[in-house]
Amino acid sequence: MLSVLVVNGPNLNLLGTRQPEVYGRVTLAEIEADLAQLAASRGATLAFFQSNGEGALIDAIHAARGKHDAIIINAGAYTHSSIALMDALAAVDLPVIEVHLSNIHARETFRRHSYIARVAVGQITGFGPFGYRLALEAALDLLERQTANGTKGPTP
Ligand code: CA2
Repeated sequence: MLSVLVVNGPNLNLLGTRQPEVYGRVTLAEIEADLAQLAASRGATLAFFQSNGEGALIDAIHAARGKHDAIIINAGAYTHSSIALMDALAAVDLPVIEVHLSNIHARETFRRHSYIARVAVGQITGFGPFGYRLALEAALDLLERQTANGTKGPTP
């Protein structure tokens, strides 16, 4: 069974509770429950990880190797600053899908650059919580194509 790790970075644990005008009213727990349902309907399994710490995020990414088949990540503000997270994602050698709730290209200039984008298959930005669903569809589609053409099998 395909397994995807969904990683959320700093402050995303506050989703739905503060600044609803910027980040909406949906909580991270609701996003995760919705994703888990979608994954089940596609015959896949998910694991979730959120941390406000760069080191904890890096450790979770390292631990994904051999355990998960792809990583969906909203690295929060570390997106724009963390070469260490980028290196960790590159090191595990799994397909990475980058997600952002807001459109990072339509906000302050410092949000336009993403270190994650360099190691990601693609970026989904600006669609709110629905972006996570799009990311999961993209990840599963990619993994199913890899399995079908024999380039990679799912993690046993
Ligand atoms: O749009 C996104 O998903 C971001 O990754 C969100 C980050 C921001 O630094 C990135 O530039 C874009 C911030 C997450 C903060 O989340 C909060 C949620 C509720 C209340 C306060 C912050």
